[in-house]
Amino acid sequence: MENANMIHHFLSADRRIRTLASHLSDHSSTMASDNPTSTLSPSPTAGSYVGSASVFSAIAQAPEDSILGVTVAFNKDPSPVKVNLGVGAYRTEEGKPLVLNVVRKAEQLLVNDPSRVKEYLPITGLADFNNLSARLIFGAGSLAIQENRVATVQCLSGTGSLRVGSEFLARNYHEKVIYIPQPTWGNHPKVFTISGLVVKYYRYYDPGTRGLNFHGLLEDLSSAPQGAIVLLHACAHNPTGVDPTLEQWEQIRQLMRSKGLLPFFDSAYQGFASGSLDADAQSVRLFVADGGECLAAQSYAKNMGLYGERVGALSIVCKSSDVAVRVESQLKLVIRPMYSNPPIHGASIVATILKNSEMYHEWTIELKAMADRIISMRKQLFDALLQRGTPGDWSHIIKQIGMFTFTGLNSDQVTFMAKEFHIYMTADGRISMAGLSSRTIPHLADAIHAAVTGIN
Ligand code: PGU
Repeated sequence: MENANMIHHFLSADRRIRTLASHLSDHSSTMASDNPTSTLSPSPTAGSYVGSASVFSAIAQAPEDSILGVTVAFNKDPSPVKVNLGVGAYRTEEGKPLVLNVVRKAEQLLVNDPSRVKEYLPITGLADFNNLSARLIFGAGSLAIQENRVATVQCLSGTGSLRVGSEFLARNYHEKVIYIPQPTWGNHPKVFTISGLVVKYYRYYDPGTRGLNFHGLLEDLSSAPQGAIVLLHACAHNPTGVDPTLEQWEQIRQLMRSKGLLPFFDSAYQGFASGSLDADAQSVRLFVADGGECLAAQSYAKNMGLYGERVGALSIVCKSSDVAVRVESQLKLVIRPMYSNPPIHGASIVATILKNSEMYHEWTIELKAMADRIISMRKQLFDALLQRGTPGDWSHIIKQIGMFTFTGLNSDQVTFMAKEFHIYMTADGRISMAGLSSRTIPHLADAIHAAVTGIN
């Protein structure tokens, strides 16, 4: 066997040398020629292979993303009055992106620290960041953390955390079906499907009341198979802005635990809904407090304004510390071939802020100011529509929670508003309240009024 291997090795080495020699002689003969490629046999991938179609010519043009594509359309519009209410990204009263003061401070500290290096992080990310992130979502006094039952890995923002969590489940969990709310963030079904899970929907929103379809939700989760995964928006449900009350969360918890359904929380807006980090984590903490297991994907895109830094965390709460150790080992197997290990800068900013009580306090104040500005935009838009006598009940604008208002405008009205008023939103009629300002609200109210009265 040994000998056979050796012979095979020498033969293939010999073949490689002969191939190399023939390439070299080809190359030297073409050096002198006018057309350097004339002696090469035509290859469909060569640029000079004139007249041939691209090897990619059969590829179809993909549609733009339903959310990020709104920004693409917005950028193409030359109008000076255009407003982008598509993407959920915070803007100031002046319509400018905001870098939090406390983030600038943390970055200064990092830049001025000569001991900082740019080495690879471990596969699981920055340890401090992971510990502090788990405390942020589960609470400083969480029993699960004290008992070392939580496996946390740093991931690429909320999306990456969902992606890693769902691939972990597809590989290691017996039930592949995940129930997601109808409607939900447009990327959810794509992330879960590509990870190998099977997506099903549970009723969530009632267009009639513009509120929660609690009955439908309970019914659908009751008929889900034992052990199915259930995606829950921790707070500020996207796109509807409709959250269960705490009493309803408790009922959902009881039902899910009684059926062994596995909760997977998506927490992209902690602190952004109410302005309080603790209040916005109550749903998650309710489930962790019963000692049961769950997953939680955290994003720092919105609450720390770190959108492009791509910083987030996935935590898996387990029943015991030895399970958590094994779960973490499997998470590493998911991450390593995906992106090897996460980036260092964003996680260092977050860790710097979370571990310094003064900076943490400063963050909560800036966060509350963002949440408050959004709430004030709700009130102003509601008043503006009332003032115009726009037909319909618009009270959902002030009742809904978080970054978005699910206006109830239909896709024709959305198209009309982009064409006639240069106001851009997703086709489902969702508007990002964070993209509004006192200056743009009258323009939006005029547009809604015209759409509602003119287009059915
Ligand atoms: N989960 C939910 C519910 C979200 O709304 C978002 C972002 C994410 C996860 C992912 O955010 P990360 O940036 O990966 O942390 N939704 C926004 C931002 C644009 C987008 O679609 O990615 C939105 O406008 O819906």
